[in-house]
Amino acid sequence: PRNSGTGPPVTGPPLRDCQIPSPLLVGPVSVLLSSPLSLEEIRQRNPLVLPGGHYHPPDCEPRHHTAIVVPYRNRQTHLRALLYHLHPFLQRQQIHYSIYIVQQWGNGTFNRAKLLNVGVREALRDEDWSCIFLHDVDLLPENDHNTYTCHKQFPTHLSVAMDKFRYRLPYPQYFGGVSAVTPDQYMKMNGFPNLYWGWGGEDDDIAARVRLSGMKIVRPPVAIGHYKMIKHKGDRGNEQNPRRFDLLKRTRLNWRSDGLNSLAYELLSRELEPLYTNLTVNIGEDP
Ligand code: UD2
Ligand code: MN
Repeated sequence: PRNSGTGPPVTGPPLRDCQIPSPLLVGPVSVLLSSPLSLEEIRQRNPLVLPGGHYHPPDCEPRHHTAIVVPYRNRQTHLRALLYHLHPFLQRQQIHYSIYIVQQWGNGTFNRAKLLNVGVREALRDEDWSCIFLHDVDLLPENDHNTYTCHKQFPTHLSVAMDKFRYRLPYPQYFGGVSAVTPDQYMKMNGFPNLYWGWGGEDDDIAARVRLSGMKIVRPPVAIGHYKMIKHKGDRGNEQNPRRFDLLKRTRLNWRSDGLNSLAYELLSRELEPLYTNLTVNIGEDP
């Protein structure tokens, strides 16, 4: 048994709801960082973050429950910069959250959208998240008024103004970088495609799914959705996908049969690291 059976159960007084907007917000923040700190130093700066990268505001009841899912392979310095900035950012927003790093195992061609599918499914095994963020490892939010919460009805695209695109949306249907869905929205669009191996196209496929499943994309104001992308070269194993244009022509035919309902993978490990939950996954190879 968990309790000895003597004495009253130990519970504190009920917490009051967290205020909206959070009184801790500061607005624009500088994310410049020449050399990111070590994981140990980041952990020391975030003493309230629990193993697995889990956080619950200590003195109010949060209204939002957000899982951050990051597709990942071999980007150590980017990961440290992301954790360094994102943990304090989310804590200022008084959100209940966890960070999931979904690591593709092996040297096969990278598949961002399939890793995102895995992350959503595994995160929802842990908790009833009300919102799931799909987050590139190299993007740092520059304004904490850009809240990491979901719109009730429609998928959200957050990274609307990036330094890499001179702080403008590159094209109206653009959905890359950082986006968010509720579990309902995710199911309605049958998740994300599993068939995009290598760089490109998968974000446009996801945007098309939003539309094809009868939804639309919502966005924060450009002044708030500011991000810096850490400069990088293309990764080995994530070369441009030459099939992406052909695949995109078939989204309308494929989206109901390829996605959440056809997802197959092997979870190799699940570790509660001090600042994040690490999922290592065998997603197979480009056939
Ligand atoms: C753009 C989009 C991105 C995605 C990609 C095409 C922006 C800001 N982002 O990013 O969302 O649509 O084009 O696939 O426009 N990754 C690794 N290891 C690798 C390769 C990729 O961790 O070896 C992850 C990582 O989280 C990275 C993301 O995949 O941020 C996207 O890859 P990228 O950063 O190389 O592509 P990029 O910057 O052109
Ligand atoms: Mn990038």
